[in-house]
Amino acid sequence: MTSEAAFPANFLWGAATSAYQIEGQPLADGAGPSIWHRFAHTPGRVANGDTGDLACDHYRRFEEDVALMADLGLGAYRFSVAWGRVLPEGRGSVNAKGLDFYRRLVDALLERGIAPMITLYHWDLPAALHDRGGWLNPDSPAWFADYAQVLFRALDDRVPLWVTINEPWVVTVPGYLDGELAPGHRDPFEAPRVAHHLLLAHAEAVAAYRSLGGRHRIGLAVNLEPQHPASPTPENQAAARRRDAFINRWFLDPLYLGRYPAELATIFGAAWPEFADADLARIRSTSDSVLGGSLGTGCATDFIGVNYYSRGLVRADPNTQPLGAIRISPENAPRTTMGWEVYPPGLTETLLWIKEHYGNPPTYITENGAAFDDPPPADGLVPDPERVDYLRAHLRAAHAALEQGADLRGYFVWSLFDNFEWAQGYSQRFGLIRVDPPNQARILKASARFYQNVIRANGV
Ligand code: GBH
Repeated sequence: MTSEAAFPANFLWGAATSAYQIEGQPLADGAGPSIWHRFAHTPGRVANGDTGDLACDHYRRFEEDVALMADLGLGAYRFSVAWGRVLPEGRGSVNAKGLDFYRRLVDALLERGIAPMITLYHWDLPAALHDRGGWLNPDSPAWFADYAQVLFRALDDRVPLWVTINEPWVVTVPGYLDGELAPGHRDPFEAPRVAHHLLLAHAEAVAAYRSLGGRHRIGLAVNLEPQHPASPTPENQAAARRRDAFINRWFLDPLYLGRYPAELATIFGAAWPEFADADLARIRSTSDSVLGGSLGTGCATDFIGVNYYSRGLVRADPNTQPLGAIRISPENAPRTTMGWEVYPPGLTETLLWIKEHYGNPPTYITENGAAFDDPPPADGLVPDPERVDYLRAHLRAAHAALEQGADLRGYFVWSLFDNFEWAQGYSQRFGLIRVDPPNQARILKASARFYQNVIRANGV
């Protein structure tokens, strides 16, 4: 089968999910509650009062779900581990039943020839750790590394790809600055410290992986979105540059360049602390091998995971503090039900920007996808032509970056299932497969068939 955009022979085709969004049964078998369990059970925090109590019931249906993945032809499956299933208190003794769930999931995937990519932290911090200060506690990087070691020891012989933290920016900004996601804090003095501890947590987990003799690859997943001025006024251009530092460079500059973007100190003013040089050296050391091993530390971040959804069209706005900038929704542009513009060229731009700015590290698109108002199934299939168009256009955009030399190794659709979309609950559908909690029937969408063909053809 010929195709317009052929991908490299060993390109990895996957789909992604996260624990709290699909598993359900968050307290089963001795698991400790997470900040998301608490947040979702706090009235007014999540649309329609939705919670992850049942979600896609994946905790009980994982075997059926792995069979669906195999039918789609997935080469890889990205999922996250719920920290509190493995360590109910966040630290201390391991809950064997919780760990065993992930062991059985990994084995089921391997039996079907599907490579597991495990994300260690996708936002569901154990509540017990939050009660000790959570990511504000300077001990939090060590807590995370200890938890990571439990997983490395149990599963590294079978897991080729590890992601430490999913989207530290989202943990930091919606979690601690805007208060829209758990734990729902709104404090400009907290956010920079949380971000710093997340970077150190990544660094400590990578270092632990190396010292345990980790045999595979470990990376960090970041949400990236090119920031374009809404009009070419100097104010809007400056606002777009601030927003670029704030969203795109906050985590990657320290990791690859050893310093925070200077803009952040200006944006946060008195709330921006002085960070120790030793911390920044520690964070940077984890990008060592990518930079050619010149630092000689031997604890390298092997790849960057890019979560791409849209771009930011930016207008200066002095009323929006501390950034002084807002994202506007362009009129007449196609948008998803999240309100995000459909902007495929931004994916090419993002991948080439990583190549230019950070030395072309190995990269995976760890999330890309879209929410739409899908119609009900017709003849057993959900017709979702907008999602098919979205995926096709973004795959071509990814291919364009490959042709221009980006070191792109794989692509994961967000998401395998319609699932618990955080503060929006079940009102937003991102899946290749329809699920309507509480009804647990899995119904394929046309986009699932489309993706199956992409995988079969190794191109689009
Ligand atoms: C991902 O995050 C998550 O990893 C995943 O769990 C989630 O289900 C999925 O996306 C869909 O939401 O202009 O200030 O509004 C989303 C990352 C970061 C994308 C913020 C949109 C908008 C920034 N998001 N971004 S703003």
